Amino acid sequence: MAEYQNIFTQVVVQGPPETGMAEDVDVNERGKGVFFLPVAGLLGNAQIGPIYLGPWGVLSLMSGLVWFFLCGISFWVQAGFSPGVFVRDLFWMALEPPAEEYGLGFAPLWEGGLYLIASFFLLVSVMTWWIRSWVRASQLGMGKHVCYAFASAIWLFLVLGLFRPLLMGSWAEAVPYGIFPHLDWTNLFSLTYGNLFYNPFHALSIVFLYGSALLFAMHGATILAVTRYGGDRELEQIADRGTAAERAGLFWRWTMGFNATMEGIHRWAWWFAILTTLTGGIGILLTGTVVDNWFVWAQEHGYAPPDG
Ligand code: 07D
Ligand code: 07D
Repeated sequence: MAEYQNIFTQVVVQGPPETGMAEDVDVNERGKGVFFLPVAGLLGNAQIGPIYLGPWGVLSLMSGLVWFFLCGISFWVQAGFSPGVFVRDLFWMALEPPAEEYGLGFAPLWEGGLYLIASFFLLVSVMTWWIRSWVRASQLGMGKHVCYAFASAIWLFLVLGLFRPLLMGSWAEAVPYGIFPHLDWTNLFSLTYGNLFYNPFHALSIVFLYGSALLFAMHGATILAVTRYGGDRELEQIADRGTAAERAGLFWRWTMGFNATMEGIHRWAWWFAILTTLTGGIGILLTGTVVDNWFVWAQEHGYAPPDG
């Protein structure tokens, strides 16, 4: 029976709601709502909640919603208050930053001012969510690995919307809020600065992005392949021979000569993910500030053919 347990056949176990260990966490501060969702049990834990909000969580959600609704209000005005047009054009509408001539100053509400106000709330929302991840980890006596990983994503986010516009002296450099418009911005950014493919930091970012997908596939597949030996339960892996972990390690050493350890594979994953946005942020920060045309830069540095 246990042999055939996988994500499609998993037995959903349901006991009384589990609120976790008490330790230094004030259980009273936790939300009350707990419910069970059998469908969630197929993918993970069937128990939903209680979620721990706390002051940082409330602040983050509130300011995130303000940003979201300011975008929505702008779209609603652009749709001429027509629900049909709103739904039809939703993915194409954008809340745009102010024009170049406003520099780093404020702009009239409907000429970028609203964008600046919304951005302030998005900034508060993302930063307070980061603080929340720190405080929650701290209260549970955990390391801060999630916080540092999230900080790397926030680095790219800040480069795109804050640091680079500051260095360039204009909010017009920031990314518009819209589904397809932010892709148009990305495309235009590459074209404006002479093809981002010749930015070596963009290349590094891609290496780590693709690498993250590859590592995730290898790790996920390896652990699934040894769940029949208890690989997903991580007991007895240290002292015993022939365990799931040993087989998993051997598989890769036999296949490609090197194997990560049970701990090390998570360091690989962590570094690859972090380096994606870390190198990416460097690449974007350099663009337009230090390097105006990546293709010309690449030709000068022997990265692109001189007569290409
Ligand atoms: C699966 C976790 C869940 C998160 C999701 C995103 C919003 C936005 C919009 C109110 C993996 C939630 C989205 C809250 C609501 C408004 C106006 C994470 C998962 C589901 N992008 N991008 C998307 C953002 C940039 C690029 C999708 C954000 C850069 C390309 C989604 C940022 C550049 C493609 C989205 C950001 C860039 C996308 C799916 C911020 C260069 C796609 C994202 C704050 C890096 C893909 C139509 C996803 C797509 C896509 C959100 C920044 C390029 C809308 C919030 C400026 C080429 N981006 N993006 O699943 O389908 O992420 O676009 O920096 O092809 Mg983007
Ligand atoms: C955006 C980190 C910030 C996000 C945060 C999340 C919320 C929502 C709500 C959950 C994604 C905030 C979340 C507010 C919460 C809910 C409900 C991470 C972000 C904090 N590129 N490109 C990259 C490729 C081209 C361009 C990176 C490939 C063209 C620009 C990545 C190709 C042109 C930028 C990458 C390709 C171009 C990038 C992004 C191929 C366009 C960037 C990594 C095969 C025509 C960004 C240095 C990432 C960057 C970036 C991949 C092509 C433009 C590796 C595979 C040549 C302008 N590109 N790209 O993790 O860092 O993003 O560049 O063609 O800014 Mg590119």
